[in-house]
Amino acid sequence: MTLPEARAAGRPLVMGVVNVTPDSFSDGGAWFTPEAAVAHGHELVAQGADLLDVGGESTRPGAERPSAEEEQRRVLPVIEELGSLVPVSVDTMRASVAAAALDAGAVLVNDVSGGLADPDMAPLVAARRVPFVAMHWRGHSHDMQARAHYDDVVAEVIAELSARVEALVAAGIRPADIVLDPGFGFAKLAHHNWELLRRLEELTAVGHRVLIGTSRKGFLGLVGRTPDTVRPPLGRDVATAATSLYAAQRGVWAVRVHDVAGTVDALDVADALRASS
Ligand code: PMM
Repeated sequence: MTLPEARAAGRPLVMGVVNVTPDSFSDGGAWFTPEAAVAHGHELVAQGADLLDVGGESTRPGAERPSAEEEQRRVLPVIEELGSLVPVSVDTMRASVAAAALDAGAVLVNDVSGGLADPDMAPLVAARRVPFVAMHWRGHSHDMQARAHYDDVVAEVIAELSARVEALVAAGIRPADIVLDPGFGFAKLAHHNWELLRRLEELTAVGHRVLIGTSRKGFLGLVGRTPDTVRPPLGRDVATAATSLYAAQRGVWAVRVHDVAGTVDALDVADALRASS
C-alpha cells in the first residue's frame, strides 16, 4: 500500500483519525478495543478517507504516557488489519513503536514531536525511507501549555520546524519525505492557533508538504461562544470542516480529521465550484 497522490490542486488528502486510546480529548475510549478501532477505520474509509492515522498515545494537555509495550499492544493489531485496506500512518513519538508499525503495514510515520522526543526516530525513518510528518512541538503534554509563549507565533513555528528539517535531513531523511505540521493546540493558545491558520501560506511557502490537524481542537470550541458555553469536542465538526476548506484553498497536502464525512463534503463543495468554471 502506498500513499495516494493528491487528486487535484486545492484538494488535500483526508487523513481519518483512529485513536486506540482510553483518554483522547476528542473521542476518548470510543474505539479502544482493536475490533472497535478497526470497525471505525472501515467506516472512515467508506466516508472517503484517503488514509488513516492510528495512534495509541493520547496527547491531550496533561495526559500521562502509556508504556511503549502498551502503545504497541494498542496499535499493532489495528494497523495489521487496516493496512491492507488503506494507507495507514502511525501516530507515535517512539522509534520502537514506529518500527513495529512499519513492519505491520504502516506507510507513514506521524510524530507530533517531529523527532525530538526520541533520538532513535530520525535514524529509523531515514533507514526505512518512508514519509515523516514533523509537527511543531515544545514538550510533552503534561506541561506543554506553559510553553505557549511567542512574539510572532508564525515566524517562531517556521524557524523551529526549519531547525527540525535540518536535523532530520542530517540524519539521512530525504527532504521530499518530510511533511510539516504547525501543531495546532500543542503549546499554543487559541489566538496562536488562529494566527497560524490565517497565515498558513507562510508555512506552505517553506516548500515542504503541509499537513494540519485542527480537528475538534479547543480553539474551535470557542467559535461564537463564551468561555462558559464552550462547544464540547463532538460539537466542533462543522467548524473543523470550515478550517479544512480554508486550508485546502491555501495548498495544504493533507488534513487530519475525526469527522471524515463532513470534511469530504466541504472539499467536494470546493471541487464543484472549481469544476463549474
Ligand atoms: N493532533 C493530535 C494527535 N496527533 N498529529 C498531527 N500530525 N497533527 C496534529 O495536530 C495532531 C496529531 C491530537 O488530537 P487527537 O488526540 O484528537 O487525535
